[in-house]
Formats: sequence, C-alpha cells, structure tokens
Amino acid sequence: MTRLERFRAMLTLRHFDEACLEGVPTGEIHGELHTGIGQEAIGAGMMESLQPGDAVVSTHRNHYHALAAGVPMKPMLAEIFEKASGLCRGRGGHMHLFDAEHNFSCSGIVGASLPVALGYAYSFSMKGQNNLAVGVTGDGGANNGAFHECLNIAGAWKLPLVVLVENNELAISVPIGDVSATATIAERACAYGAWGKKVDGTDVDIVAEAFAEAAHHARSGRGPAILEASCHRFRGHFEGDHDSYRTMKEKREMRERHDPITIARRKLLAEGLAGEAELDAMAEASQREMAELLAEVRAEPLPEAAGALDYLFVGGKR
Ligand SMILES: Cc1ncc(C[n+]2csc(CCOP(=O)(O)OP(=O)(O)O)c2C)c(N)n1
Repeated sequence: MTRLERFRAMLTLRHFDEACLEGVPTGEIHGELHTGIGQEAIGAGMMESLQPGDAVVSTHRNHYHALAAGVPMKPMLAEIFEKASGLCRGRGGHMHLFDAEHNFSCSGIVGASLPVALGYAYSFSMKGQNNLAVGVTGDGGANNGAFHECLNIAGAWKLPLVVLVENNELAISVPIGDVSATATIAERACAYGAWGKKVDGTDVDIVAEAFAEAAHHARSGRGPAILEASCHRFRGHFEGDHDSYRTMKEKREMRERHDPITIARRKLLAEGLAGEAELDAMAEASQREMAELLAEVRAEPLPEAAGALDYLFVGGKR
C-alpha cells in the first residue's frame, strides 16, 4: 500500500465506526458497542501484509481487524445493525462477526481469540500452507492464561502465529501498569522463543513495517511473533461506559496528541506527499461513501421474528 492508501484506509475505519455510533442512540444496535476509534493505525497497518487464506481472530473490539482481513463492509455493517442481510443473518451482532470465507472470527470472551488463532496456525502448519494466523488481544487479554498456553505451544511447534497486542493501556478501567509483571508485553516473547517488538501503534507507517516483519517471521517457519502496538482508546470501553476513570483534560489531550489520522496527515503534508485540499477531499469522499452505505443498510429488513429458532445447532433449521 502507498502512504496515501494507508491514510485512506484509516479514514475508512474511522468512518465505519462513526457510522456504527449512529445506531446506538436510535436503538438500532442493542448490547454493548466497542469501537476502535483512536486505534485506526493498527487495523490499517496490518492490512497490507495479510495474504489470501490467512486467518484473523479478534476480540470484542474487532471491526478494524475484520475489515483488514477482507470481510466485506456492507454485510458487516448490516450484521452490526442486526439486519437479515448481515454476515450472520443479523443473529450475532457486533461481537459475533464470523466470515468463514475470509477466515475471520472474533469473541467477546477476553483471551479466547488466541486459542482459535492457534488452531488455525496448527492447521496451516499441518497442511504445509504458507499462511499465518493473527490472534488479536488487548493488553488486558495478554494477562489471560490463554496467552501463555498459546504462545508456549506455538513456540514449541514453531507455528505461524502472530499475536497482535493492542495496548491501549486500559482493560476497561484497569491500567496495564498495575497488573503486568513485565514493563512491556512484547518482552515476554523471550519466554516462548518468539519474535517480539513494541511499537508506536499510532503511526500507521511504523505499524505497517513492524507487522510486515512479524508476519514474515511467522510465515517463514521460525515460530510465533508478538507485536505490541501502543495506542489510545478515544471513547469509553463501550458506548454507555461513563469513562470516569479518565479526566476530561486527559481525554482532550489524548485526542489532540495521539490521533493516528492527524499524525499521518501531518507527515504526508510535511513530506510533500499530498496537499491539504487533496487530503480534505479524501476525507469528505470517505465520509460520503460511508453515509451512503449506512443509508442502504438502514433500508434493509430485520430478520423475521418467525425465524428466531432457525440456524440453531439443536432443533432448528440449518
Ligand atoms: C474472560 C472474560 N473476563 C472478563 C470479561 C469482561 N471484559 C470485557 S472486555 C474487558 C477488558 C478487556 O481489556 P483489553 O483486553 O485490554 O481490551 P480493550 O477493551 O482495551 O480493547 C473485560 C474485563 C470478558 N469479556 N471475558
């Protein structure tokens, strides 16, 4: 991807989550909605190193990873808006996006993304496929036992697993510094014979380079990689979280200093790779396209109530 394409990808991710936000106050989206707003550089940075057949298994904060994995945007937005045309026919919603065609899945159970990613990595290895599996976790999830178990076996069996840690420094309200025995998550790599690196996850170019390195390591049969990307969650843990564990000043400064889109924009301008007008036009086009997509999705029907028992494992129609 070119530098401008990375910028455009971040705009798409931001505008996608902003479109989702519209469905909360209107009651179109039920349950908790976790956005990745502020964390766009990570989703956009991983995109270019993923190849067809690779697997991505994400968390409750999954939209950007799903889009990076190639999950088509319209059925994904339709699923989040609980429509019959959604990826899972409107039955799963935002925390249960599954796309077998793109080897994408996610889980609202913290830490549970990693064993599923490990399974993909084991399968790729057994079949001799040159694919990798990305297991995404937050910093909180990195303290779950599954992190250790998965990295241990991936290290022992040299499996093509990339553990991508989005370190936004908070597990809901718990600061990572209070609950981690190590200063970084990445340095735990030495315990598993893994590649490990912590990078600035607010700079899409840095993430793209580091993710390419991690992917190359895992794909070349040398075992797992831990890529820790530091970032900032701009909104509450979920829509509805009062977010009172951070002051208004802290939150304002975070948005002013650490917005990945602003950071990329400044770099593109400083390096003469684009002009103000071009970047503004890109942002406007992206916003317009997302508004059109949202309007289309909103016009789609909800699932029929009579079909509530369809697609169950037991007693329902397959
Ligand atoms: C096993 C388990 N324990 C607790 C929860 C409740 N929970 C949901 S998200 C979350 C915090 C996750 O923090 P982190 O992994 O850092 O991800 P982030 O939300 O910051 O992206 C918790 C404790 C859960 N979903 N699953």
